[in-house]
Amino acid sequence: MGSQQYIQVEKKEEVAIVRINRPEKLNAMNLDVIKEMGSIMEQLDRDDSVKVVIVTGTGEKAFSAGADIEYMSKISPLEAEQYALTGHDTLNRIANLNKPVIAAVNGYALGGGCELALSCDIRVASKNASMGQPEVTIGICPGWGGTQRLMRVIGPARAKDLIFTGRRISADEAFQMGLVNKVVELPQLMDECMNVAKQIAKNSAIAVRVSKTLLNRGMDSDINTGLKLEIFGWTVCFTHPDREQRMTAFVQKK
Ligand code: CO8
Repeated sequence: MGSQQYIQVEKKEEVAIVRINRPEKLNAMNLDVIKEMGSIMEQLDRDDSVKVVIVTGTGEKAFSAGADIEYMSKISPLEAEQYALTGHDTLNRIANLNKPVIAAVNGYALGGGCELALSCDIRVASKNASMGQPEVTIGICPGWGGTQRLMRVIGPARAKDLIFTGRRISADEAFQMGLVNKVVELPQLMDECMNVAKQIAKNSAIAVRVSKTLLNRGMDSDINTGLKLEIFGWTVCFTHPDREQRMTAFVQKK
């Protein structure tokens, strides 16, 4: 996947594991990290040998401690706009990737780190994870989708609590809020994510892809538009050989 300074990609069967590799700064995302992540995602989008992507951070402490505060302390409003736009490009790419993305939240997921996890489809956290949107404590609002995606995942009242207080929550509280799908001990985190990924990878890639698109588009549509899209998506599945093979195998009890 080309040489990357801050992101490592490992392929295991049909699963790609994408790791932010800047542990000495708790995997904080400077401009290079976010750009590299974007270009990796562009490649994974086109790679049909990959059915599911897992995003995580190197080390046992952090998924990502967010945007790079040292960098942000020095930049102008125009540079800040560019930083936010680059973050949006990368996170939108993840949210719209044509295959599911699982966040393996292995520690701190704060600010941009929490927003990165929110751009993924499924979040599994380790017991030591700590999540939150602390931006207001340093004089900014969330800028990589946090004001929009968090409320869509956990509802506006809980999102406002987290964003206005800036408090950090434990993995268990994140689970109770519906921010993460599951909590496991840290040594089991990657196995658990691989299990989920392999279960997805066994299914029809086109059916999973269509389902992801319908869920994403439906979230921001009225129900009639969403249901209409579902009819189109469902019909598209019937044009694919996968559907015929899988249904015939079922009928013939293979
Ligand atoms: N940016 C840059 N460096 C960081 C960051 C960060 N977000 N987080 C940690 N680091 C660095 C520390 O400076 C330290 O570096 P060094 O060893 O060179 O001094 C190293 O990582 C280790 O960190 P600590 O010593 O602080 O580790 P602790 O275990 O004591 O504390 C914490 C861990 C609690 C996670 C603490 O590091 C912390 O509070 N970090 C900041 C978390 C935060 O506020 N994140 C949100 C940032 S804002 C944001 O993400 C906005 C997103 C939208 C951007 C929109 C674009 C404009």
